[in-house]
Amino acid sequence: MFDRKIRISILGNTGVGKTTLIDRMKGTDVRTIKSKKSYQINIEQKKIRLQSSDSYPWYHPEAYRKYQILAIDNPGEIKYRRQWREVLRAFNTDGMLFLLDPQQSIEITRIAMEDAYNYFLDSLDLNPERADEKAKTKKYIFHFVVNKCDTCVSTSYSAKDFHISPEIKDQAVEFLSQFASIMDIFKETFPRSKFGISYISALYSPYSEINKLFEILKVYLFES
Ligand SMILES: Nc1nc2c(ncn2[C@@H]2O[C@H](COP(=O)(O)OP(=O)(O)O)[C@@H](O)[C@H]2O)c(=O)[nH]1
Ligand SMILES: [Mg+2]
Repeated sequence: MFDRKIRISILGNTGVGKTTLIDRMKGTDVRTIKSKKSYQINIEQKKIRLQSSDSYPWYHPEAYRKYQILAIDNPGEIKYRRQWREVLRAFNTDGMLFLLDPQQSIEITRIAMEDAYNYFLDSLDLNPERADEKAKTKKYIFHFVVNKCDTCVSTSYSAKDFHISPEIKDQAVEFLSQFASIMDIFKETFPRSKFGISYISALYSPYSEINKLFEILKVYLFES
């Protein structure tokens, strides 16, 4: 009865780790999963208890609250990417997690980002002027996630206790800085929406880092 819903679209080029991130959310052991290309829209649901619940006293509803996560895993292949528009239109999502992979080229990443921008606008209205009008009042979450941070540094590390060191972070920030101008366009077009950035490794980050993503969405949606 206390439960709340968080509905997100997971977008990004093929191979950035969308499915892996969802598997982490579901608590599946990702190492046992063979990478399969997803051409289909895949909807995953899971009720999770956020770790921040532990910090609330027994009389606070947040101590018992669960979050029903609806994660829509979209195909990233260029050929199937037009489906993004249909998904964004058909599902009334609260926001998108846009994943980026520092191993992929700047150009490919930029095109995927522009596609997310354009298809999201299309999902509001196919008429560009009307879409721009609707964008002005749209309250949405655009959260950019630099994934595969474990690949950021060439120095060896132990995957088992992977965490984002300042060195890794610098490299990930630098990668993301290539897209600052397109992120500015997002912000100008959607002045009422919320924007955020996270750095993770969907494969190796401890679950607390994955949990943090949902904590951020929760705060955006319910506490601000
Ligand atoms: N090194 C590394 N590899 C990852 C990470 N996340 C995903 N991968 C790998 O990247 C490949 C593509 O991942 P997948 O989730 O299928 O990408 P999708 O196409 O966006 O769904 C798989 O081989 C994953 O094991 C990560 O954080 N670090
Ligand atoms: Mg996939």
